[in-house]
Amino acid sequence: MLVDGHLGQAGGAGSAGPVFLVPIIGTHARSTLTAAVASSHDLDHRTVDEDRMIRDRETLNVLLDNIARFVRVRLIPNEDLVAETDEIPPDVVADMKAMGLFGLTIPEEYGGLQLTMEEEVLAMLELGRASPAFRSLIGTTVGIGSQGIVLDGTEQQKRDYLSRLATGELIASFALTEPESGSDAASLRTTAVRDGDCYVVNGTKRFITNAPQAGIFTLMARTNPDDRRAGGISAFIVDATSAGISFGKRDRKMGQKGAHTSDVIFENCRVPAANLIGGVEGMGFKTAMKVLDKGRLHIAAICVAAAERMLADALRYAMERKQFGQPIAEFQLVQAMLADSKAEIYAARSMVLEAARLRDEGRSVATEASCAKMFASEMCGRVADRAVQIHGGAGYTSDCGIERFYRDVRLFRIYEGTTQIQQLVIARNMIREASA
Ligand code: COS
Repeated sequence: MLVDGHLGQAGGAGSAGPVFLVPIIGTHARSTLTAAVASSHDLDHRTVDEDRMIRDRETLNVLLDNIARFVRVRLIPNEDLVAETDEIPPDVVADMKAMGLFGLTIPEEYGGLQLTMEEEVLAMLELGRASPAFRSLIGTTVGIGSQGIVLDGTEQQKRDYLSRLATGELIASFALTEPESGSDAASLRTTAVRDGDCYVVNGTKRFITNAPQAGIFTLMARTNPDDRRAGGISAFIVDATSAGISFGKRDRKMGQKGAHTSDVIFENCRVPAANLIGGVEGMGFKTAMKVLDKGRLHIAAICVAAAERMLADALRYAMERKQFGQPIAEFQLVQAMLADSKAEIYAARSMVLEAARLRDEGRSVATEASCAKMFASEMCGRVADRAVQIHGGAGYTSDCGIERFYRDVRLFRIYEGTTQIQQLVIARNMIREASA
């Protein structure tokens, strides 16, 4: 089953009937989705351009409507519970899997939806309206945990892993950061030493999102001890159940309860040489950077969505809350906060969509992805601050979800590259281009 009957009513008012009681995953995910839309409108089944995924607007809208409804009906009502228990209820996770959310970016031949970057951004603009913890659970599988295999993996590696990632059977996690290597990712110390048909991995990875749930890690480790920078790094797919892997305690974080991070410790962990991503040593850093370019657009979209949610909540509060005999939304100083937030969200939304389209055109978007991630995450922080301010005393209490969002979104300016790293990437690329 997908989700409850209510959720199955895709298409909203005027829809011809339930069209989404089929999972949007499986070997023929794209045609299933298209057929569902076509039948809902009593149309003949249309064929969708195979190379461009669900580029017809109507089919895409059904997917987006379905995610929006899932957010409204299943995720937002569970936000408080997740924050209290630090766990996403298993039935919600099961629904996410059944909906195909773990397979959004996995190629269709492996059972995913193979969304383009623009489509992924649009999907995240819906999903990101709920507490970030929900997105975080699927985010590493849809994003940084799987994309190393999608972008640079061998055919065999894709066959071995992608189908199980698309269904959510395996959660993928991205293991780059270490105790002594964060922003300076190329200085990582974890080693992978070739021994027969295996690599022996030793080292510690830190703050690894979804480590406790992971089925596989995309691991960056140094295969060439003589090259202390990027060229000495290789990427591996590591089965999380491998002997020699242990986990630290879950990190106690400022926010994002329900999203779990921990250390992952590798002690003489043997990884088959066949799991070297792309089958070539020394390419792991570039794989990680390409994955992060994509991940930064994904996070930028999530920032926009979270900001839209907070602004909607703040606007509703401002229109209800009365002081001096009138709704506080009538006061110009409150209006200034609403208007600034609206304009900044609009700017960030435009940036992330534009950058996503450029990537879909095959352009290198390292600069644009960093611009979008930097602006959108900083914008999100400003909107969170104003949303608390508009809520006044109520905004500071834990009963009001805005305080939780304020803490949750703080992470956006840190992970997948801090604001300062985005500045560095942008400026370095500017200088490089100007010198070329
Ligand atoms: N796509 C493809 N290749 C890239 C790339 C990209 N976006 N960015 C860099 N590379 C390549 C470079 O072209 C270079 O290749 P050559 O040696 O063949 O020229 C190589 O990777 C090394 O790049 P560079 O010299 O720029 O690496 P630096 O160590 O100087 O710095 C930064 C790279 C700081 C940008 C990188 O370490 C970074 O992004 N750090 C933040 C890490 C991060 O986001 N962590 C969060 C973890 S996930 S929550």
